[in-house]
Amino acid sequence: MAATEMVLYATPISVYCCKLRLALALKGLHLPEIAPPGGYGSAAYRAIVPQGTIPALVQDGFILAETDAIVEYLDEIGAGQPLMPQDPRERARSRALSRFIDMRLEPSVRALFPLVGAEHRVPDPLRAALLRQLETLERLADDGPYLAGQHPGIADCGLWAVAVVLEALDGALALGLPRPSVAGAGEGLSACAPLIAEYRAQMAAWVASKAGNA
Ligand SMILES: N[C@@H](CCC(=O)N[C@@H](CS)C(=O)NCC(=O)O)C(=O)O
Repeated sequence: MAATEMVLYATPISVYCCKLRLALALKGLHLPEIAPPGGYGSAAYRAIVPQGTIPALVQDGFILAETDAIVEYLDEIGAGQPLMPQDPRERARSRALSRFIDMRLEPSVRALFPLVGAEHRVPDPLRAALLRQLETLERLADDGPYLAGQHPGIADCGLWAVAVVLEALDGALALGLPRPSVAGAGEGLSACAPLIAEYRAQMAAWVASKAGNA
């Protein structure tokens, strides 16, 4: 299956699009990207992708949303290097870690977005909720350098993307939060480092655009 037959709906600022880009880089793939018509969540985009979320993969009329499902699909059709572990337990752990990043850590980071550029202090419960997820992450992580040990996986890609957002919010909101110990490993990988740097620039521009609104 030629990767060139596929295209992604994506935007530069989306944390999940960054996660997918990093996962594709680890697989040795790069897919062309197009913006969702009318923006994500729009009626026009929902007519194509019912969830209205980005990223979504389009391949010859086949439409697939959900970042992890896209990565597993690409693995299963043999597009690029496999990213999911072969061993059932390692595979299950990879999925569980990725779900933790997506469903626990990322939402507690996202909850801070409205505060950027607003003249409100960060409510203690929001800060405490985020700190709790960061502490859980440290307990979940193996000794490193990656979340599940010696090989980078889908959960690392999610973490690296979220870590960039966290870093931008930490600077903008003076949160003073600890950086997860495994959050920087992607920058040591030549395939991922430029993507992380580009995403950091996108986030910095977003924060700067909000700073003028305070
Ligand atoms: N579970 C989805 C989440 C994707 C997601 O929430 N993407 C955001 C942009 S970063 C989005 O499309 N939000 C629009 C919405 O939720 O309607 C995935 O893993 O791809």
